[in-house]
Amino acid sequence: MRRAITLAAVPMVCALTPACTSPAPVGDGPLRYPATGNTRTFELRVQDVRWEVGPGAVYDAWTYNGAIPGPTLEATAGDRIVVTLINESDHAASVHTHLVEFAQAQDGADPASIAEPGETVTYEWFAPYAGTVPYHDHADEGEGVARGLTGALVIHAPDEVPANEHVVVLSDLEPRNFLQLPGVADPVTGMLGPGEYRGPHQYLHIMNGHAYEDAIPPFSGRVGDLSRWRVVSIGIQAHTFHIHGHRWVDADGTLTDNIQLAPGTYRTFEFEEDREGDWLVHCHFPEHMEGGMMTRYRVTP
Ligand SMILES: [Cu+2]
Repeated sequence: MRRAITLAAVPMVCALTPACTSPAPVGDGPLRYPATGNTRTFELRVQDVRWEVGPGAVYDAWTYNGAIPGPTLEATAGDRIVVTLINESDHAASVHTHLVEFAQAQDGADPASIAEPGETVTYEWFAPYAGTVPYHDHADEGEGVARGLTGALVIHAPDEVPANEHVVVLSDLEPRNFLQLPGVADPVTGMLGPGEYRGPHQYLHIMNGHAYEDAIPPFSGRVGDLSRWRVVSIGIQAHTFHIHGHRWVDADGTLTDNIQLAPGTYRTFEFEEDREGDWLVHCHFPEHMEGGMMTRYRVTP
């Protein structure tokens, strides 16, 4: 069966295309899908909430729809996307995203695209390319992202093979924004600082809104799955994304089990699931693992 053309597969697509000895023009390149004629509509409400990152660790969060990350927005390449942002908070907020097409006045940074408290802004995007990208606040230089205004936009290829899909949002939370950050001892080292969560860290490093194995929802799969991972990094620091016991061919053709993601970058990859186990999934920066970015991938027969 033919695999979906995703952004992760660019070099492989290129290798099959004679014109690819020089970069293909993006506007009419092989990755662009024609318009479907369909419109996907989403409503995002900017809400400030007390967000429990882990047991007792409560963040003074700014959110889309009450959660970190915000809802995963899904569309098919070729769709038009309409996002209505309703700002119910007491600070300015916006939505900016990547790879979709929009007018500059709607990019989430232009003043016309920023919702002041009580305002509603409607964004219209066209999504000709398949892939997975972050969406996030751009009303200021970075406070919105640090507070939690982040999420993933998944653009499925129309000819995509169905898979067990995992969406992963990597980000970082500032200790100064915690309403509660109790002293919880690291179960292995016993390390604990006064009022700190499992030891002193510059940031708490989170996956899908939570920190540490006891709070991050584990991923799950079954042997025989096509396991597809959609990973976006939208925090303050760079991370790696490492899955124990597995391997895949990355976008540059390299066989790997650990990829690097700077803030604002993203990757989609997939593999045939062949390893039963309760596998660790983590960022490979030791301080980031110790600071929360670690969970499990549970594969059953
Ligand atoms: Cu990291």
